[in-house]
Amino acid sequence: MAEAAVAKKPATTTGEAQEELTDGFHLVIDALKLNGINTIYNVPGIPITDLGRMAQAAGIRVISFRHEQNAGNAAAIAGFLTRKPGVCLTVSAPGFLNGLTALANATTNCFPMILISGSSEREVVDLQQGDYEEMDQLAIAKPLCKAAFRVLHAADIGIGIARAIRAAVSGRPGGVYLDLPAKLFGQVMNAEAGRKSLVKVIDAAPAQIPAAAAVKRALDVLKSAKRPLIILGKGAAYAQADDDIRAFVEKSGVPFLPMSMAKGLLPDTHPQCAGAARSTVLKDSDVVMLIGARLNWLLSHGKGKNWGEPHSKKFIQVDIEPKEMDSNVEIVAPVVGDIGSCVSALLAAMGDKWPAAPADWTGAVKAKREENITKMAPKLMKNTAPMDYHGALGALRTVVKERPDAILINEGANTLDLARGVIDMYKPRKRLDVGTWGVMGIGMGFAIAAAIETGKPVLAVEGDSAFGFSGMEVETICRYKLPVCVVIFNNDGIYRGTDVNPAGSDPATTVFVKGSRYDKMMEAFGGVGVNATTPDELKRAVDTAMDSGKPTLINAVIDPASGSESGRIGNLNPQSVLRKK
Ligand SMILES: Cc1ncc(C[n+]2csc(CCOP(=O)(O)OP(=O)(O)O)c2C)c(N)n1
Ligand SMILES: [Mg+2]
Repeated sequence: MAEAAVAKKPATTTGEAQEELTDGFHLVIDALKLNGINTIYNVPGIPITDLGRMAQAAGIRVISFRHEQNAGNAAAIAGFLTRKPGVCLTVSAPGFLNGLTALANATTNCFPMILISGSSEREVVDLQQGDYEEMDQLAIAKPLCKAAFRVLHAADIGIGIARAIRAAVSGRPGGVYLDLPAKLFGQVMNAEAGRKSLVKVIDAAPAQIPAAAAVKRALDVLKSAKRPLIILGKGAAYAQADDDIRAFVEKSGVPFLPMSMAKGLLPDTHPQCAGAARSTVLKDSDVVMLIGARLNWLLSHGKGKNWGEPHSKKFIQVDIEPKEMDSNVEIVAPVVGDIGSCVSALLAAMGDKWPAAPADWTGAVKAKREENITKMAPKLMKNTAPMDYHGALGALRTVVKERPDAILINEGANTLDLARGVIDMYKPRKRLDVGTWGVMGIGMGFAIAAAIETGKPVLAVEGDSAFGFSGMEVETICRYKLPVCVVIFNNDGIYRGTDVNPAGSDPATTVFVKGSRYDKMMEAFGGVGVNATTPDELKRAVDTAMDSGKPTLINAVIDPASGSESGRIGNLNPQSVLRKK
């Protein structure tokens, strides 16, 4: 158990033994340390400034950000990478709300995270008498996260933190809110009683073993397939069951399609990878096995023309959440359990005589994939100025190939969709991106946490708009001297930099200042800034940054005309029937 910090209370009357005391501040820190939480992502202020200071003094790494949303995103992705809840610490009302976006996003993406916010006086808040930063934070957080708790007494801190940890990581992981009122921190109690009140969470995410009958049913369906497909989602990446997942996919011989954050679970260059034949496999498959992937909008809900409707596909789904089954289409073989336990059970039940996947199908997928890769190749070699997306991404693809351990962060529209297709990943959990919501603003928070949690070099490939949502954190990157290289695909705007406002003098809604030099922002904080106008220059600059580990920002000048509206999802835009084209 961690050594609880204590204070000696002076004797009140002569001869009385000194009582060892602790307080709310120390109990929170001791409870976190006892549970192996060694990093806090933080923005200081009343009432948690001293908590951050004291946590740092007690050996917890406290990383202070410029905005809570970025600290929250950092905590969320730390949770994804480590399977321990990432902790974000904020002040009350506005700080809490800033962190809440990240908490909701973490919950949607099934990342385990705890948002700890200080809050104002309960009595004043509940009577709505206008306290400093008054807000009923617990009530507001509840619908946006997996669980929400408030601790009113120092003696309950241990239990409160234990509940938060369990809620975040057990079952389907998600975001948890923990409300700590200002008064709690100064509450004093006997140190020994305080120590005893702490809880070390045992087996925080217990294995959930699938039923043998469910495993057999799934394998029977898979075996009956003529054109089987396996789809790996980020739940499979989270599971850290990398060897078993690879063994299962390889033993099955079935083509696999990785969702974007599952890329690298098996290398994108693996002979069974169907990433470059995505539309073919979705359309033509007859049995689809989902492993830690949901049939949400990212997979067109499992129906419609992308799936070759009318079809009679059969779906097998492996997921920890029973309610996920039949959420969009019928699941003929649900396998409910944690991904690690499920995949190892599937692997064991396959036995030694598992038949090879039908050769006409695997051959057809391979042919399509090679055709598409060949079509793409010349686009990736264009060395022009200004660059187009493919030319710039061709350079970055080589950088990642040469550094498979580096972590790639990616957000934007064209910058995201094209990078996802072009940049091959080779190892698990190396690609972190906008996830289920397609949210902008994860960039610098994810980059910082990825560097802190893994110690590996980080390459953040950012649209110029996407970067703007968290751009101030380049100061944080410089302050902590993190090995982060940010590449901004600067096309002067959102989707394209060429829009014109037909009605007046204001700029069009999607364009930014032309010819901006984002590299100068990095120089302002002592980092390295580079302006790159060709793929060769870009490659050289990224190589230098990745080798040196110095905080670097490269302004990659992209032709403003080369993107398309909303990247690959322009079809989701509603259309006005009245608007004249
Ligand atoms: C929080 C949030 N706000 C707004 C959006 C809408 N949106 C989607 S992509 C995008 C920016 C795209 O521009 P950029 O990052 O420059 O990428 P590009 O297509 O130009 O390469 C925006 C604002 C969003 N996804 N998330
Ligand atoms: Mg842009």
